[in-house]
Amino acid sequence: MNDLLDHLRTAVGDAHVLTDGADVAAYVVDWTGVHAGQALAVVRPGSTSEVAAVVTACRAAGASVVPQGGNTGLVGGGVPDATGTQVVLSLGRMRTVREVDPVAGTITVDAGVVLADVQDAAAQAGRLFPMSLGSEGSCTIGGNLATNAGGTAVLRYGMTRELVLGLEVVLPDGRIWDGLRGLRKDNTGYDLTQLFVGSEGTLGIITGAVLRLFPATPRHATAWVAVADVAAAVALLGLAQQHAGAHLSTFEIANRQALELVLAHLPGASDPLAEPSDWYVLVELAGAQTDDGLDDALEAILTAAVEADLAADAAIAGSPAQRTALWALREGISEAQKVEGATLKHDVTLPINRLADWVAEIGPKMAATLEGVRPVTYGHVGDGNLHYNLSAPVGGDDDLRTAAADLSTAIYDSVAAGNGSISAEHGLGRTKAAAGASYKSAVEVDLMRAVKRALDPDGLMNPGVLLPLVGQS
Ligand code: FAD
Ligand code: 2HG
Ligand code: ZN
Repeated sequence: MNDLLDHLRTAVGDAHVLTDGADVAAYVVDWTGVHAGQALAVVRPGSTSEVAAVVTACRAAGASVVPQGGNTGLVGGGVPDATGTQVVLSLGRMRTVREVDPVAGTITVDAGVVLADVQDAAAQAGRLFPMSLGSEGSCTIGGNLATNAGGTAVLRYGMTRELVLGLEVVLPDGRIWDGLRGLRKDNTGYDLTQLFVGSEGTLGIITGAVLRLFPATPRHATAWVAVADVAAAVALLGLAQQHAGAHLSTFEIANRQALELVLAHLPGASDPLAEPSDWYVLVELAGAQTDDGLDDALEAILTAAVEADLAADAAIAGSPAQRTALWALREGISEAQKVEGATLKHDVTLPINRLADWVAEIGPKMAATLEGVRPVTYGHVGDGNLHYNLSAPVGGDDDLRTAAADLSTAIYDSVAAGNGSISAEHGLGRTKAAAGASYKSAVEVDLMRAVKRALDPDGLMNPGVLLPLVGQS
């Protein structure tokens, strides 16, 4: 392995091959703290050709490669296993915005560019890059593409795969595929770009991307609405679609438990409504400078909601600062739940018309499995996607860990029975690789393994992530 380290140093320079414990520490533990591995080295190439040289050296030595962007993933896919034999390939030095073309509506970036920097570059050109995640200050475009990230703008603009036109990828054999085309129309065979989206670092390393830009939406109308239950939230979604049409950009849900954690742990957070409610919806309309009707449309939605007995109360943002404060209540939930203690995450989707019944049915099952367990339920209800995250009973972190397998199995079984998905937007990573395969048909798993073998016959790209290792499913 010393030979490999020498080759890596030759490829990227001594300063960019990290082996010292303190230097590698931040790269081997994930955001949740649940996945903590060890790395032979962390390598930080500065260009696509350096990435190719690193992959070639690793392949020659039979070392597996774990690509890493901002390390904000929630399923342990970007950190190494416990063997200490894997090389973490960080894209953290590849942060160049290569080109912005406002007329074509494209931006071309290195994979290591942080999502917020892509949003800023688009804004400077008078355009919008709509993807929005709570982690946008740290996560990278490469990670977003590799996980097919979702977020709070999917309702209007779609998942990451709908925002990408072309990719540049270093393949497992070290060759570079230059698919950096910004064409809206290109029917010339298999869609290789889409093959790499959502592949979680198992088919190659994304080094560059051409992304879609949209007209800017500088005007917003935003409200935090108290609703009785998930059924009322879904009915409110129908009203919002009817009144706001294409201007509806966000429709997020949170239960009272989620809000209480934010109020307890987020400095400066305050409840915008006088009375507590079991559930809340954050609704936002967004439009161009010339769209004057957003406030009226929001007002019409809320009036209709009160008349239909769907909403008890609402706080409307009257200034950009108030809008930011309402968004902080939603975006602060992950962090607040982490501060609270042990958490068991479930990122599920169901057909929207089944969500309310599912939530009503699963709660009692959770309580029967672990007394006092606290569902912190929130997410992108407009997309049918809930984060059904469980916090431990007060003082019972170990009890949650002991009951984790039973709780997750009950959730996944009921999601599968309802034609849903056990990973809506975070991917499978290490956490859910085995579960992902177990809820798919043998044909589907076979096809996925065939794709993996075709591109990565030696199985060196992020093994054990997305698909379980053979013999471990
Ligand atoms: P990493 O965590 O570094 O890696 C994630 C996966 O992608 C790993 O499998 C890794 O190997 C692979 N990978 C990374 N870069 C590359 C590359 N260049 N080429 C090939 N493979 C690569 N996710 C959502 O979908 N929606 C949300 O709303 C959302 N909100 C979040 C809020 C918080 C507070 C946090 C902590 C996370 C949130 N996430 C969300 C999860 C996470 O931010 C996303 O999955 C994001 O896309 C990961 O990007 P990253 O650069 O941090 O990737
Ligand atoms: C969100 O929607 C993210 O806030 C994070 O997807 C969810 O932390 C989580 O489980
Ligand atoms: Zn989410």
